[in-house]
Amino acid sequence: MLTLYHAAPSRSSRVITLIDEMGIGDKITVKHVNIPRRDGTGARDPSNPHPEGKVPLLDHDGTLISETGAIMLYLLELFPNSLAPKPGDPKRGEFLTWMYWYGSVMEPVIVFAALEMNHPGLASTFRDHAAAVARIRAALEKGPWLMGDTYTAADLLVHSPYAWFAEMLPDDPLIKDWVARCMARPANLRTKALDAG
Ligand SMILES: N[C@@H](CCC(=O)N[C@@H](CS)C(=O)NCC(=O)O)C(=O)O
Repeated sequence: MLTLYHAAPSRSSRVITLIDEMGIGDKITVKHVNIPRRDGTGARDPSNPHPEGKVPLLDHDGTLISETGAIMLYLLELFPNSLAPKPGDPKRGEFLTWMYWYGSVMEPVIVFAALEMNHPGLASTFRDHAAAVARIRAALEKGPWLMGDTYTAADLLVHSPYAWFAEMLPDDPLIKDWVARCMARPANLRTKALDAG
């Protein structure tokens, strides 16, 4: 049995959108849990088995899978779908690069930029938001999606911080149009409506 622990809206909303995009809503039970919010509302939910009390968390027959990128890859392996190239396809290497780059580089640098944190050690380890934007831009110049003609889970994941923090969205029509196209996808709109209750 597959159970997704979700708090609406949050980083787990991206997994809800992926499940919708993949058409596997009938295979996963969504359990709504509470999380502490930055405005002081909410609290850690004792019914959430995530080791840090966070979301998303996927429970597959008692095995816990955390980290949004890992959960997405896991679901895409269980239910192969056009949202990810198949193992053996060289394009899968490019796909895995985006999925890992998001968690290892993109999310840290966008948080550092939002908090106005600068340190040579951060730059040498992660580069910075401008370098991340340049990398996204270079992919979109070939576009229209990060991996070319096809929308993939990489677009879903990598565009997501710009959907939450519009103030971080670069003033660049190529990137703005891509974010708008990702946000306008019916599955994303359905998640937004569900999250709004
Ligand atoms: N790197 C994790 C981050 C998960 C995360 O920080 N989730 C937030 C929701 S947006 C959370 O659960 N926060 C609750 C808390 O900090 O206790 C992922 O991408 O899954």
